[in-house]
Amino acid sequence: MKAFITGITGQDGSWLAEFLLDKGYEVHGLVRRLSKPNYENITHIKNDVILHTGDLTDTASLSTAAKKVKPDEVYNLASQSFVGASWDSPIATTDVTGLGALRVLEAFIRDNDCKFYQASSSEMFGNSTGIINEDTPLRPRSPYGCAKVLAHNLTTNYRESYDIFAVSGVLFNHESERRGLEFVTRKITDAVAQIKKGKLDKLELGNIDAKRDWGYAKDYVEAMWLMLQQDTPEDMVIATGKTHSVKDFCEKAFKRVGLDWKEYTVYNKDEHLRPAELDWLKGDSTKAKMLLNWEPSTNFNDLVNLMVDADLKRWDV
Ligand code: F7E
Repeated sequence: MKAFITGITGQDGSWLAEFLLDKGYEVHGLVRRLSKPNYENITHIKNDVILHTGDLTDTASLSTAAKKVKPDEVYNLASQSFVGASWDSPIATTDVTGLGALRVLEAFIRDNDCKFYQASSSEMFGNSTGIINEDTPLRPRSPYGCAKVLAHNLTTNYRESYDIFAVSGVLFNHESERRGLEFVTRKITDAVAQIKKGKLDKLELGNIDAKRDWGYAKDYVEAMWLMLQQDTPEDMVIATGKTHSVKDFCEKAFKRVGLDWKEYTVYNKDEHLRPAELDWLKGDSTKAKMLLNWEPSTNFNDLVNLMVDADLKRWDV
């Protein structure tokens, strides 16, 4: 089996590539040409995967890769994924995160016998007050969320129009030691490690009352693969069903190294508050449990601890 992953150098792409290599897949990935390549997450598997230079904004590069590889499965994980930055660059975000999925569908899927996975997001639901499942209305509150809705709807539309196997996995926040430093969990664990090692004095945060359903990314890539192994294409919510605040995460992370978070954390409203925020998110992945027999294996405590431990090791120089 051959798989093609957009976003292979990102957190999810690297975990998925590893997972598929273990299953015996030939793994291909799309990488952008950067003056300083960002291979940190895939250094250990770089010789085992086949990389193709291209961009989700460049249809020609996608068509070339599609013709060359002829994959059995395509996982569209690439995006401008930082919600906060989507207000600064709404058009670029829509181009990559929204239209990018359409370009992948056109280049790889429409006329081919190839399964397609679209990385949809809990950001599509907006400010929900109840537990979210596949039937919850989409009311995005960020340009990023709007772009994800576009990609999500196009995936459904192509499935219904062209009778193809195309699904969206609606993933709630998922983190790991490979998470980018701009996301709040990794920002916290990296700062905790630096503070513990005497390399940093303070951690600056925005809305610490925001609540998220945080799972472990390594668990979530298995759900992506399982969704493509079903007989019929079905969209599914992937979440833990538990919610915690940024404050909870912070408290636990500092506790891991024996420090009190209140002594080291400062509030920076100007830098980190978003024009529209999601206060509370909790997902219901009963459908994934029933159809895929999928359940998260890592709880909130273990997630915080493993991320702090990995950052302590990184700063152990
Ligand atoms: O923010 C609050 C912030 O940037 C989480 C992406 O993977 O998950 C992720 O999106 C919360 C927000 O993730 C800081 O305001 C407070 O309420 O880690 P985040 P996100 O926006 O939930 C979804 C499912 C995706 O699809 C996205 O691609 O934390 N917060 N203080 C902060 N957030 C950041 N980044 N930095 C702070 O200093």
